[in-house]
Amino acid sequence: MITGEFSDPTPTLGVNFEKARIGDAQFDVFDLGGHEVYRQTIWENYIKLSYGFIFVVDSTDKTSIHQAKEEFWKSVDIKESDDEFLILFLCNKSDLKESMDLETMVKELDLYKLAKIPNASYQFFKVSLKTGENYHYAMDWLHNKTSKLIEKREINPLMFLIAQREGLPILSIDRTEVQHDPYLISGFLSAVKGFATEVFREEGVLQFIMSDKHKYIISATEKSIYATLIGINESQEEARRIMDVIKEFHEETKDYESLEIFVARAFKLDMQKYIVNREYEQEA
Ligand SMILES: Nc1nc2c(ncn2[C@@H]2O[C@H](COP(=O)(O)OP(=O)(O)OP(=O)(O)O)[C@@H](O)[C@H]2O)c(=O)[nH]1
Ligand SMILES: [Mg+2]
Repeated sequence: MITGEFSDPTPTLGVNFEKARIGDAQFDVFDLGGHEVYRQTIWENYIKLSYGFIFVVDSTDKTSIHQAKEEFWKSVDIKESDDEFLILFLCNKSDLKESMDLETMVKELDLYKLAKIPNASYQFFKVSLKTGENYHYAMDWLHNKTSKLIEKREINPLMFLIAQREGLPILSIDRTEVQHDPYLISGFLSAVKGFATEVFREEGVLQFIMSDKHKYIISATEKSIYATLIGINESQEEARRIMDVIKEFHEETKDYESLEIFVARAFKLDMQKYIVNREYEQEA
């Protein structure tokens, strides 16, 4: 779908990460393996992270249609409580004669019920990713919708930190330029520590305006504290949403290297411009 060229694919093992350009915008695209083991483990995190999803169904496969329906609605449920999101639904393999028509697919998967999900922008296409039939219509729709969403939601964190419940940092990712601003760093660290000991007796999320240029978002679970510093005009909902996804990921892994990669992808950080510190753990 990214290149517009069909080359006979191999099954996706886990997740493939690609950068894609649609029109003048660049996207991170996650191709999720469709095997049951991936649906049960990784789908939820990536769906939460995204602006939306492209759901590709084999329109010749009558035996799996109920399973497809179940997975589709599970995915919609994950996004339903979130901000506006996109669903591009593709009935693929239209080039084959046993391909079911779009009306049948809409009925079989209850797709008309999407009209009741107010924050979903959706569209269905019958396509052949092999011959390219309707491919450009689907991509044009995607381009149009995503560029509008992205404008509203862009964030560029200056700092991100995971700390222990007592406020001791365990992983930090700081924009290089922040290193020249000791006031910003010490303010951020002492706020995290302060909130750890004073405010966060319970779990919660807090947004704190720090100056006329920045705001930080701090969030706590029973075991950890997550904090990020963003620009004053950037979307705190988006920051909170991403931090929730990171929280869940962190609860599942103790490997700080993969956590760092996950954070970088979640915030779409250009890591050339950031400094990572995860030495704290050893000091502790
Ligand atoms: N005839 C036809 N075959 C297609 C089309 N798109 C994909 N295929 C074939 O369908 C098979 C499965 O395609 P994949 O892209 O691996 O499917 P997938 O859903 O990504 O599968 P996982 O990676 O295992 O989740 C491959 O043999 C493709 O060549 C199409 O539009 N028409
Ligand atoms: Mg695949």
